[in-house]
Amino acid sequence: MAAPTTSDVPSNPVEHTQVLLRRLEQNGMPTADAEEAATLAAQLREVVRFHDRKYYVEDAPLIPDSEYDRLFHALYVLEEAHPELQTPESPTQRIGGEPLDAFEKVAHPEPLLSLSNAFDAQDLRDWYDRCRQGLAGVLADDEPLHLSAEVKLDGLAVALTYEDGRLVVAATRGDGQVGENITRNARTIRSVPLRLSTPPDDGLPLPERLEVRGEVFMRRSRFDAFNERLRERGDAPFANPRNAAAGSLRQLDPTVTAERPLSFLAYGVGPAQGTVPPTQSATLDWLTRMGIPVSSQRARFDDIDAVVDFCEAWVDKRDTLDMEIDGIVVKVDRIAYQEVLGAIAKAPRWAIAYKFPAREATTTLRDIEVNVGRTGAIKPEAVLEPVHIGGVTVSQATLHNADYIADRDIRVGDTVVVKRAGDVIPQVVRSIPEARTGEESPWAMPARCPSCGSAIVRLPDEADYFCMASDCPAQFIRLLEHFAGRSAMDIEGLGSKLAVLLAEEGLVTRLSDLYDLSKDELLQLEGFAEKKAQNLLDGIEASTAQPLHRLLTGLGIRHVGRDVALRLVHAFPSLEALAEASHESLTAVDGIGPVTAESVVDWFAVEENQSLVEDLRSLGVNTERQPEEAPPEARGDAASPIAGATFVLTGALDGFTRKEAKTAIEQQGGKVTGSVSGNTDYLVRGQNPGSKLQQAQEREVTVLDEEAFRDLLEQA
Ligand code: JCF
Repeated sequence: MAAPTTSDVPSNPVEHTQVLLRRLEQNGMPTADAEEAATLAAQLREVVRFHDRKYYVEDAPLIPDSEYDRLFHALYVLEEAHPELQTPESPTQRIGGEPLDAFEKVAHPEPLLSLSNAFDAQDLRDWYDRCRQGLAGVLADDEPLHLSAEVKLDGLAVALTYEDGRLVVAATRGDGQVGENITRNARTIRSVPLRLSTPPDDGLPLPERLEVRGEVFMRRSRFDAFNERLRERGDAPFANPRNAAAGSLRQLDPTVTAERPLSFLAYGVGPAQGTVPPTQSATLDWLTRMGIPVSSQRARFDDIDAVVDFCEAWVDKRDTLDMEIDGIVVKVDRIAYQEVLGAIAKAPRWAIAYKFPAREATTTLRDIEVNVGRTGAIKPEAVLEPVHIGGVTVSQATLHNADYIADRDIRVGDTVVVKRAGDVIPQVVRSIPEARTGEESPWAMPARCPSCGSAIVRLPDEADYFCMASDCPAQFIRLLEHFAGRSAMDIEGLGSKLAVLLAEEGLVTRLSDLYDLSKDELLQLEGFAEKKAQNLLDGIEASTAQPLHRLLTGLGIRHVGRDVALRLVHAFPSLEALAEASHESLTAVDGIGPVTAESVVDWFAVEENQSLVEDLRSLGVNTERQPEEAPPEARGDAASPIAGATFVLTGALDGFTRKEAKTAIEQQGGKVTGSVSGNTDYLVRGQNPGSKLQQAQEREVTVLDEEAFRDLLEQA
């Protein structure tokens, strides 16, 4: 196949986008005419690729996501109708294939080296001097040695091999010599181009073969949202973005990887067949021109002083990026000089990693206070002598729970080690007993709630102590915060500070009071003027129309997060109907187990909660299921129990291959994933089921044998 040329790129993609969008608007896209379909598909692919590049490589999108989605969807529909038009590099073809049993090994043609470390300015200068000495034969003393520096991403190194501009293999670093073939997973990462192209006037043609090296990672914002989703569906969150990226990349089922918000940025090239630029900085520019994203946090320098400044400036700026970085990579810019310098053992002599100082510090633990959470859980918190850690001042840190403190013998007055990772809450890691003076005192959980004074109890099998009072002011403040929060009623402007103010001033003592607030009342609050008061009232008013599952989430019923709320709303058309639901009818809902059912029944049994529901309704808050929340049958769609459901297959079926079973499910609008999670609706078990069966049983997932599966397919 010929190398892709740039001649089929529309001469003005921006205009072309508008033409296509208008066409979509007027006559919908798909066409029965095969020739017309082929032309359209090619045009859509180019336009989608163009916008991918604007978004992922240049970080400068030109059209709103909704317009992009329409183009993408049109391409998808067109290719579905004309499968002969699909190409492996089409933007629609990122996800596919069966789960693997294991990854294949790939030997790297040239090893992927690691980097030696520099921990301070002196280490950097020493490295620079060694480079100059090593280059004494080719670089005169008065000639500058150009350096390049870039942020060092804390992700996983991968090597992407392109042949004639098409991605053919993606491999992990492994031990540097041999990695794992993760091609199908890498293809699901939107910032990994499936096809390369250069501008028509580029001095360098696409190489016949090129290995691109870079890091796969998860942006911090995406990581937070992803972890939140995991928590909501009852799965364990990842400790940090790096673990999340590693766990996501090493999935045997590429459909799982596809759901993970991974990103890729290149930092260099490996072996190439074809011409490559003469310097590191020109190489990164060239990668960008081919459509490969590289970090924009990089620069070229004439001397080591400027590099030291660059490195030190980043120590305090590292948290301003939406990604974890753990240092700065400094390289001799000219490739010819790199070749002269060569490598030792596992690291090149021509590069070094300046590592940021650890985000740990020691300080004095002044006191231990306790915080009351929404559920009444009492959490100890460290009050610290303020200390500077990785660019921010820390004066509070979590101590998790009473056992954590006791197990580590952490005492008030101790010198303690405090650690901060990314924008995660700082935590006290350990105490340093050697530094004790004898003035320190062991700590015990108080007997009474600091907010309401009622007794604190420890429940069996819980790490936390609880305040059991139903009218505890601190619990209510947390509930109010949660109710107004992003996953619930999403009331703009009502954050934790205002929640405290509204509760403490007595303006809001039950959730329904929010909908009774007057502007006069708000104007009496500190910091409130006309505009702010009106904005808040508008936000509150707007929240009355929120979908029912958001209200349900906001009520803070134990075990009812967003995912459970959605399931409940699917089954019950109003809050009133849910209030009447029996334990039995609740457990009959897919994904609702006895513990959740009991919690729901208990909550609605409390008289105060009943009157709260009544008051919310009479104050105009929506308590009815809205059309878009309705299950498919209520929307007038064919009543398919499969549509929208997530399946996991285990063991061998008699009448289907795995692929046939998967296709059958997908044709009915269901989804097949590789592992059992809180999102799994059905497990289909064949002969010799694996561990997934037990996982499904533990999670109370509906298990279907082959016959039941057949019945379900027939019903649909
Ligand atoms: O961002 C990184 N983690 C990174 C790793 C950047 C680089 O320029 C690297 C690297 C590992 C090896 N360069 C080499 C040679």
